[in-house]
Amino acid sequence: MHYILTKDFPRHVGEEVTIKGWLYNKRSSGPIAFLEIRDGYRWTQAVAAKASLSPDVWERVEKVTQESAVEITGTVAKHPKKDNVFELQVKDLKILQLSENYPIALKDHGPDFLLENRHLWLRSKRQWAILKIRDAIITAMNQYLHQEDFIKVDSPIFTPNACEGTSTLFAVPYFDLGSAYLSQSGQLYIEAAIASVGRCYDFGPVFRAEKSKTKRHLTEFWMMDAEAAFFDHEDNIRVQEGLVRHIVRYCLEHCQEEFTILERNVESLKKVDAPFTRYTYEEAIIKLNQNGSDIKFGEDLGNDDEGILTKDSVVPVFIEKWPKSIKPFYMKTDPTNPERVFNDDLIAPENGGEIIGGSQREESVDILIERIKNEGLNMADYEWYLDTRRFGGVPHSGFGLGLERVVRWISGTEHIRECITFPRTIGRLKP
Ligand code: AMO
Repeated sequence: MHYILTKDFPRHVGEEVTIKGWLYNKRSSGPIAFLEIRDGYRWTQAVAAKASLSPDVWERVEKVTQESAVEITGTVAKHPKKDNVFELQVKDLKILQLSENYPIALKDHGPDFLLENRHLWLRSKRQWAILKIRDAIITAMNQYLHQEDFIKVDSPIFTPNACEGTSTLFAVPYFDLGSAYLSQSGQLYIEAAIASVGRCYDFGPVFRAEKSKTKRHLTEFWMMDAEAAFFDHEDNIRVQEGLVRHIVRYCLEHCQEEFTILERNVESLKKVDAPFTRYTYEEAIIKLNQNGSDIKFGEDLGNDDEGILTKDSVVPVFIEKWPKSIKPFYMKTDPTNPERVFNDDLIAPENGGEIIGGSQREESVDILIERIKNEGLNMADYEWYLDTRRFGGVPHSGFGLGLERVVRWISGTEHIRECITFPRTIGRLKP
């Protein structure tokens, strides 16, 4: 390798090395220029002194502009004043590509301008930090699930039927077969796979034609669905809590620099590694009514309601056992109360909103048939799904985690559109 990554500077102090990256910022004071270089791993200061450079190198130092691609050779040195900070004393600078009129200045721009320039906005420190946290969450998720004996299987994106209700389906023409629908969740498919591999999960983009213009809704987002044979509602809750606690621990351990850039209060994140709060839906409604919400039994929680329920909690809050009438057909009916299902929503503190939805699944073919009919779904589309109950159906449970919701909460980002590389919302399809 003829260049090194700046994160490896501590191993190269005193050595002459070459780095490649982009000029993030430049400050000059007479015969000295401070070049802030981003190589994808760190932001590193390269110090160029006119006196120790040949005239043509100094000319390039003066000429190089924001976001030009550069190759710099120099000596790695410890920062004279700051611990654990390293810089490069420049000997040579090559401009690989000279950038002209880069549109994003290092000052505040409005969100619309930044979203139009999302392909460039990704280079900012803030977006870098969010992307890194997103990656850490994915790594932690894969780690924990394998530790708990889940294996990754994948589910299709073109589907013939709805998983999460018909009102948010995106239809696409599909050759001679009519319409296909973009998957809203791979859940039904991984329910089939558990009879092969026991415990499994998928992770991929899902699509919802949601009319909601909120800071928590995307039309394309990444979902991890997990499913386990022989898991009941309690097992399901245990794995969800274990997963979220593991993700938070992992991020605290690996994303210190990212949290600093984002000015995220990590003290509150540290408190998450403790038993989560649990309310039944019924308890939640009582608590909400006592705290000024006019929500009625049988209604879904709004953003404000979620805020009230998590206001005094440092840990995420499970709301479990919801009314059957407002939940999808596949959730298991509570045998002690046929109006209720064995499900849960997990609400993150600090205004994080719902990050997970899960349930024990209905095993009874008869109940499923009745519920599919009641929801007005086309029975023929679900025959394959009913087979999973007809042939060796067992108690089983699972859940779906919305990646960007978790990124939003852990990174402390206000709007979900910054939590995915290229956001898709009702009003945005570009770039
Ligand atoms: P649910 O519909 O609750 O459950 O979705 C699971 C999780 O996905 C996230 N989410 C979203 N994130 C961003 N934008 C959206 N528009 C959006 N909608 C949902 C949330 C939510 O908790 N099949 C079930 C899961 C299961 O039971 O296995 C399902 O899809 O974080």
